[in-house]
Amino acid sequence: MKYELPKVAKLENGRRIAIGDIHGCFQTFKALITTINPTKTDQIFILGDIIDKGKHSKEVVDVIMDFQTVGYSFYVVRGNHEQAFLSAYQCGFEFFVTYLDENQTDDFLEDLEKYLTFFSELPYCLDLGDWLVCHTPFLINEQSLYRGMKGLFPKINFELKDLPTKKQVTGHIVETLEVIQQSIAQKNQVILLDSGCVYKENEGLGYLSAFDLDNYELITQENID
Ligand SMILES: [Mn+2]
Repeated sequence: MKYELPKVAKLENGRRIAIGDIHGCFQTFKALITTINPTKTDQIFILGDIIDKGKHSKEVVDVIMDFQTVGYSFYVVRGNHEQAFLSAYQCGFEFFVTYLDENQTDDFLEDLEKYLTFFSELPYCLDLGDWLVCHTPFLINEQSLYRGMKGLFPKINFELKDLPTKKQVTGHIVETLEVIQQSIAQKNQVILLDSGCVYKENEGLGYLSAFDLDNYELITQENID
């Protein structure tokens, strides 16, 4: 069965802002949201991999759910880490508990059904008309149209006939701020937005990035977790 990309229309007078891989960096995410200062007509597109690696995955999910509950348009697309969480659950409860323990995410067990529902309902990709919002690119060179997303989600049969005309904003592939700024300045068709927030030990990384899809503004927050 073909996977039809959910379509999201722009809200009148609202901004459309994408945010790269958060990976449990809760304080950093909160600080970035404070800077963005979203209103209810803004749309925030979170590019997946919100959990694991950092220490506060559950808090990140909780604050996103809180914003959604009170009527903010916060969208999250599925990353490989959310997919892995769901896949680990399918492997049996004992395996799952060990998996969570290894990822320091066993606090999800306290209200597991809620989080399983949240992760299992995450879309693979959103179609904003002009932009595709996904965790990793649908590559558009060579014969590799589907390679990135198809590699992460091989079971999903994406319906993408308009793809070559659309811009893409994605995470997953870590780049320095310098490279990201350059790709934005050049208005590349694919904007990679994962500036390696959780890798603050690495030179040039350790930033959480947000990108305004309409005015091409980049907003960055240094890792404070
Ligand atoms: Mn990823």
